[in-house]
Amino acid sequence: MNTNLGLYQWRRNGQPLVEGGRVFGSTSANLTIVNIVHGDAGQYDVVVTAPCGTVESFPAVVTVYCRSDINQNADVSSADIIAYLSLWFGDIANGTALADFNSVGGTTSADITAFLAAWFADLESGC
Ligand SMILES: [Ca+2]
Ligand SMILES: [Ca+2]
Repeated sequence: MNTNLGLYQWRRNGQPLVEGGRVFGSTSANLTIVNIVHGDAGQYDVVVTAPCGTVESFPAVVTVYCRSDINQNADVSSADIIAYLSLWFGDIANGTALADFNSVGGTTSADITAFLAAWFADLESGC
C-alpha cells in the first residue's frame, strides 16, 4: 500500500491508538495489534489527513473471543468442550486439522490436553 498519501491515525472507539507495547503502525497504513485481549474489542477506524483534506474510514467492529470459546458465543462453558471434541473427532475421521489447538503435529491427543488447559485458564481468568 502507498504510505505517502497522507498522515494516518488509527482509532479505537474514537480514541487515537498509541504506538508501543502491543500496538504497531498506529500512524501508518497498516495497523497491527499482537497478543489480543478482550479489551481490544471495539470499533476501529482510521483517519487519513492529506493536503486536500481529512477523511475517516467506516468503522470495523472487532470482536475478541476467548481461545477456548470454540462455539464463539462469548461464554466459556462445557458446551465448548463438546464443540471442541466434535471438531477433534471430525479431524480424526476426516484427516483434517481443525482441532489442532497446539499448532503442532496435526490433531492428536496432545491437542485435547492443550485445549482443556486453555479452557480451565479461560474459566479462571475470564480471559
Ligand atoms: Ca462458548
Ligand atoms: Ca496439534
